[in-house]
Amino acid sequence: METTLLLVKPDGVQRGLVGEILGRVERRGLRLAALKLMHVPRTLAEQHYAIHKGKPFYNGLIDYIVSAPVVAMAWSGNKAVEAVRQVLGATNPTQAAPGTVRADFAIDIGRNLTHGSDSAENGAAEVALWFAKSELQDWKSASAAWVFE
Ligand code: IDP
Ligand code: MG
Repeated sequence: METTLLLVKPDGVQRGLVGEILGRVERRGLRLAALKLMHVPRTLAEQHYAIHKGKPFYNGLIDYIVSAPVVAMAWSGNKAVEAVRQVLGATNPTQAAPGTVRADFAIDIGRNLTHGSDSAENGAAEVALWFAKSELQDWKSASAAWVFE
């Protein structure tokens, strides 16, 4: 069982794509464990993207993430990390597979609408960074047995 962090970035919220993106993951069968709309403090953005510090796009990336509210979600289930990243598509929208969120709704890499954790280890760490324990709901989905074998 994995938990992964999914962010609808400021462009996704501004463009009214929260329901579209959330719905695609929800319909896949993963379990929603936490959800909030928030303005990202710069310190959190810097912690979240620490691995990219020093890269040419880093400052622009931080400015983008803190520029307007984001929707942060935690999703749980078998292969949650892989399943969410598959729904989102490749980082660069024009290289993402058709039918993915980034291919269907985005063009520029710096406005690619979403974030999804890239490993089970990072999923756990990012969910712990973005959510307090009290914000995570441990509930059993009635449909789980019809999604997971
Ligand atoms: P990911 O979001 O698919 O995991 P990463 O390589 O971890 O992709 O990059 C984090 C985020 O940084 C991307 O989602 C994108 O918003 C931004 N980013 C990555 N590379 C570039 C770039 O070359 N120009 C502008 N923004 C970039
Ligand atoms: Mg990444």
